[in-house]
Amino acid sequence: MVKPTVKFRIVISIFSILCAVAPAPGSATPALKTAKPSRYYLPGVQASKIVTVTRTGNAAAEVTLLTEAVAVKESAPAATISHFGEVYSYSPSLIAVHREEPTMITFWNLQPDDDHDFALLDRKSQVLMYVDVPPLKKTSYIFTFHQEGLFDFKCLQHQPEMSGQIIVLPAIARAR
Ligand SMILES: [Cu+2]
Repeated sequence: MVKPTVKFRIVISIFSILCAVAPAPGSATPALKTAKPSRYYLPGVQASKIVTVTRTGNAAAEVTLLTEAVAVKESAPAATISHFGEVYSYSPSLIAVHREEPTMITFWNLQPDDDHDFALLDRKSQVLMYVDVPPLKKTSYIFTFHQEGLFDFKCLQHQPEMSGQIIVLPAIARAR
């Protein structure tokens, strides 16, 4: 016969596992969730055929991407927080760039106590790159897209609301 203490431990373990996988209040439908990579990385060899990303270099265009607190526990009604959890957004949520034009995107994390991240996805929702957007910091990367089209980006810590898209327009014809 199983001792009650062992049984109790098993119940606690199962409860812990259920709590760990249970979605937060108001979180995304699991089917749309992108798995969070275990580490940060820039595009690898394959992903670099779609977009090249560097920390430094010359940029022909610049965009500032803000992390906005839409509803946070410090200022939002308690009912809002209990229903949706804390809500953040990226602003702007649509960024237009030209193919082959190095574009610096500088992330401003405006929150003093909230970490954010940035995952850029390809059309099959594979993560091309995944970087940290730390609190009260400006973090810059230079993006050069080599394919036109629409690319989703997400903060994987605040889904589904903290998301946006980069639209890659045709390359600009340069005068010789
Ligand atoms: Cu976030």
